[in-house]
Amino acid sequence: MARTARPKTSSFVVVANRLPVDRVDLPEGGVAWRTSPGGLVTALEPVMRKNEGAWVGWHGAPDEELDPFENDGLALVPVALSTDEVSDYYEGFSNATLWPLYHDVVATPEYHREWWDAYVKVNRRFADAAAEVAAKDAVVWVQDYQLQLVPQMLREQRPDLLIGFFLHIPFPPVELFQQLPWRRQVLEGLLGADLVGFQMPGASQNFARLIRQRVGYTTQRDRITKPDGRETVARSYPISIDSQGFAELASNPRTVSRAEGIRHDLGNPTKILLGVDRLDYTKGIKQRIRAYGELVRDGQVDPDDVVFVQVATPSRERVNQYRLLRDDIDRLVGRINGESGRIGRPPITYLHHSYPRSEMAALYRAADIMVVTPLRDGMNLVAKEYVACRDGDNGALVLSEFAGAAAQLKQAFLVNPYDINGMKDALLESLAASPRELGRRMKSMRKQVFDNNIDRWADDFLTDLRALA
Ligand code: GDG
Repeated sequence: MARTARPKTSSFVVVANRLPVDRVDLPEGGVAWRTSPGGLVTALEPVMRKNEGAWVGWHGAPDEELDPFENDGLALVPVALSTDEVSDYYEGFSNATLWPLYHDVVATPEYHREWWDAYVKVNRRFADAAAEVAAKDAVVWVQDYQLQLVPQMLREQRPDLLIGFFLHIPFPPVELFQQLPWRRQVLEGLLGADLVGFQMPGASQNFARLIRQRVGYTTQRDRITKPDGRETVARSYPISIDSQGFAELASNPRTVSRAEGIRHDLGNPTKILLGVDRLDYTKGIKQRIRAYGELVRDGQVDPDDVVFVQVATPSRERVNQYRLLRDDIDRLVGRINGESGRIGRPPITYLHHSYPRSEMAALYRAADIMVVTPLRDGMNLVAKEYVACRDGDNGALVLSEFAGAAAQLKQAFLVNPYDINGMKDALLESLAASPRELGRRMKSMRKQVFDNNIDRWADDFLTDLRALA
């Protein structure tokens, strides 16, 4: 189906790889769209409604052109991707080049010229769609690593716009970024924005240093001056969650009773350890399971008392590194359960599914210790969601130093996920901690998460962006 309708213009436009909706095939035939309940949508919804905002993004199915449409009062502008583009721009350049490169090369990035070509072409399509839908002097907020060329492409067409960009993943150290054959083009792409936001202050410093070294522009603190006299400001805006929304969900009587059900189904252990991640090699799932497995094997932890639940949501299943990881984890879990389990009592309950948000809240509520051990992570929202759900000020968070969240949740049991012995010690320490100590730690983490919710994040970014007009 060819696109015919031109979208009506908006004074606030979000541009992201995906639209915030999933298609649902109705039993009686026909289709509907369901809003995917991510934090970003929750945060931007009020801003979108107030400004008659539009969201530009891919709708998730290849080889299909859709007209702009409205769903639940939000204007959605679909961008089409062909099967080859999904493979080269999305699975290839975004997820097998940039993703590992930006996460400290924890997997080896692949550099292919045809992937880059597809990245340029698709970024241009997103920029064109945004240029078409943005009203005069509109605010356009571009999201994440898949779209780093969009700010500059948009700026060339629409000098009137106020353009913001936010990177959800880490920005790599200068030494690693240099590997990228198209490093200069990516930096120039980002410089099209008036405000470039990162999760961590270190990332914005890396960016400014690269701009000096590779592009040759002068920088003064967080301001970069470009030859046309315009400035780009680079700052950190640590993202958060809809804290209140999670707290309400967690205290709902249905969630409370479901959490009790989960504990019962696990055989009423003394302690439940929980991991929740997209199945991704950056998340340190293998390392944490190995640490727990050794504690069980060496008799330091009794698997009848202390069980581990790992939810690994299916992710990027067509990318090779992700297939290999899935096999590795299957094997590791199988070995530990095979060696240390009894009938009906596996030490590790491993779930390779995705769940509704209410089930996630029940799991957070049931878990005595949340184990979040990424090798590198822009922020990690799971850590914050767990904290938001602990209304009794109980529970413990074991958290990697290499997650952006560690800079805010300082009262967690912090670990280096590469250090298996260190992780075992932290697990034992959290298992042995007194309720008083856990309460003290949790109280202060909860204050952090409730004082700095997702609304505040969006508001801080947009206020700074508007001040640059
Ligand atoms: C990127 C950056 C940064 C997971 N499984 C299910 C489910 N989830 C939800 C969690 C959480 C989200 O997905 C995952 O967010 P994370 O922050 O942990 O990680 P990434 O997906 O890698 O996100 C990251 C983030 O962007 C935001 O800027 O923090 O560093 O990598 O909200 O709850 N939700 C449901 N079912 C599942 O099975 N409903």
